[in-house]
Amino acid sequence: MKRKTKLSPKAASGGELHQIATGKVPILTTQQGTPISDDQNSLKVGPRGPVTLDDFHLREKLFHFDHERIPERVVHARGFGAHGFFENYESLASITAADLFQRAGERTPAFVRFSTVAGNKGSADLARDVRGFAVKLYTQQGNWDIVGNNIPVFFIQDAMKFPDLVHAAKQEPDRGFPQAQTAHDNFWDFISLMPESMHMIMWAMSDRAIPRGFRFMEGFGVHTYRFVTAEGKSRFVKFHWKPKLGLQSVLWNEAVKINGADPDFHRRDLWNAIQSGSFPEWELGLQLFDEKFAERFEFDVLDATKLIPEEQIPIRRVGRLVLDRCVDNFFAETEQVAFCTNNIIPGVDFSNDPLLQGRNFSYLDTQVKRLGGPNFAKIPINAPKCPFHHLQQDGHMAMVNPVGRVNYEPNSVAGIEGGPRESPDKGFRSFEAEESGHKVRERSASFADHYSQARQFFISQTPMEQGHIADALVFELSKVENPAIRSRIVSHLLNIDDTLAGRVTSGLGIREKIKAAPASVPTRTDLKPSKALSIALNPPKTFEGRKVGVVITDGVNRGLLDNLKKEIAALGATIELVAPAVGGVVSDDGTHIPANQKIGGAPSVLYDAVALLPSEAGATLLMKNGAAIEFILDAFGHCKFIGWVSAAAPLFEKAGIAGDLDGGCIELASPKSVVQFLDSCRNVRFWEREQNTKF
Ligand code: HDE
Repeated sequence: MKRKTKLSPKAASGGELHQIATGKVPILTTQQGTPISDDQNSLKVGPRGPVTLDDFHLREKLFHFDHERIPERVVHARGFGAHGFFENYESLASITAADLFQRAGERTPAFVRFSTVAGNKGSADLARDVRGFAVKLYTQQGNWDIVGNNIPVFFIQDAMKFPDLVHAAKQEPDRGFPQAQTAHDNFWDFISLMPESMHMIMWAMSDRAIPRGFRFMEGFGVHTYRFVTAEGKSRFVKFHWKPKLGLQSVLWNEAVKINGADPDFHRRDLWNAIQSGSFPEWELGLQLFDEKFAERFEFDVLDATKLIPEEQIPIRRVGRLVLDRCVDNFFAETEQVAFCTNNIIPGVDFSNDPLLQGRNFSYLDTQVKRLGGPNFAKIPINAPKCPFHHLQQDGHMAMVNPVGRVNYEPNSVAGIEGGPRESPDKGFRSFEAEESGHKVRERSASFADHYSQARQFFISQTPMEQGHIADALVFELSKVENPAIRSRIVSHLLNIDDTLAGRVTSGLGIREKIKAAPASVPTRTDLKPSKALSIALNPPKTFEGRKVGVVITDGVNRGLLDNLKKEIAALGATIELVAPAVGGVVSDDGTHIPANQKIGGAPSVLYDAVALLPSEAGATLLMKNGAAIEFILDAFGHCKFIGWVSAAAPLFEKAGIAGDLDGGCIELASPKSVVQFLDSCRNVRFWEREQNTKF
């Protein structure tokens, strides 16, 4: 067959399209740089004949494609990352020698990856799950990774149990399901036999596990670490990330629906926020304490199933983390980023938390497996941004090798030719903690109280939040087939709170009398509620960063819509117009208004608040549109603020809620009422409605 060198950009002989490099468009090449003439057809003996073996372009293209995937992370497989910086508020030289904290106003480049834990890479964002909150700080003295979660405690106390926890949480091994769900027998069977997990279970069943987005959740380093000064003095420290937009979660019924409507809800939210210049921000908070506090604190600071209430050790805010740049390439950055808890810098050190020490051992292994060899630190996203010099060499994908003759140390070659040398002054030095003891496989008795902080968390929640915890437990345990497992969980709940245990017992329809599980240490009832543990008690200060879905039809009141748009923009919130067709509508003054979404393609679960601005004729048409009615019914059921115009009244009628409209449903009759509507939206939800609208 004749070589097609001058093909038209349209169709060639087989009808296939060819796009030709002209002007400044670069010429397509192989990996070796050989220019390609035809990227549509393999090399054949005649147009209908066999493919020839010398088609190196086809061979290279398929070979590369066949190797495009690397093993997904065994946990935290589904994640989303972004670049940014950490800005230090003031010098912390008196508490740590860590270089990034020495100078006020200094910015350190950062990369953050958020994730779910149990689901595979393609699972939906709104699974009920813990969220990973992993921060890589490219400091001038090396990369420091704070690999944390959005929950300040963990399920287990010793790294020995991590493989069991993860096996139990992920898909069951024989059937390969359920995906991204802890609502199954294996998980709850394991948990029911691990009383140490009860505190974490309270968090995981709370609204913290279904956040509105990454921008609306806290992050925690979880373990106790050490800060060490240049003089070698040390204090313990716990790390907190506090979101500027405040805390917000969705309802479980919403989460289930969001997963269908937009499985990428969280990553899309972060991407859109950054791309629109509304940069997500967190403050870094420190809880600093000394050995004396550690000794008198009710629990062991080395136990990762415990937290220190903010009322006992207040949080000192020392800087801010801003995410201001999306990745250029998801695979190169988000997928290949390798977090390791053992990446630390001078001025920071580990504590003896056995979970943390297990992690320090584990993360390197996982990177070698995922990234294919010992040179993963040379991949740009993982490489330090400060100078680095070492004598490690070769291995798979060796990209940056030492130059010169000397690749060993000590050597007798003078000056820089001799290569890098140690620095007793500037190099990392571990805190000189005094350690002694017998070598034993034993858990400290100071780890034995499994219920007191679970109870403290529960009593720190508002009644609405307590209800959500009870509902979540009932939902999850209702998916458990073995009744003995359900009962065993209730036996633990009896050690936490009787009313909670009672609600779960009746929600599950358990008839037998269940006795409280034997507890190694009786539950303390003297721990006071901590306001910081509740989401509802820490509402956002503004409506900034939220999204309003506005339903419009032909004949929409243009003046009202423009006013609404202006006020929403003034709050730093965003608006999406939802219309019968994405092409848009013609407003009452005859202008064409394009829509962002089609009704049915954008259910109200995707929005923080909604407004209904149909014309009378438009409302008549929407009455026959099931998706429009569902939009309203869900917004109402999920306790959202609803702004509406009188023409929308028949739609409430059709949805069967006309008689139930409450203070959260605000008629947009005047510019003043638009302001009033948006002012109410700041409360995020009209929770009073919930008791009448339970799903
Ligand atoms: Fe992890 N964890 N983990 N973990 N973890 C991983 O490393 C592990 C633990 C956390 O966005 C893996 O690169 C062990 C606690 C986050 O890339 C793996 C133990 C906390 C991420 C691993 C723990 C975390 C990981 C899988 C018990 C909260 C995602 C892929 C000793 C403080 C990082 C990878 C990212 C990832 C092991 C416990 C948080 C297998 C052995 C506690 C946020 O190495």
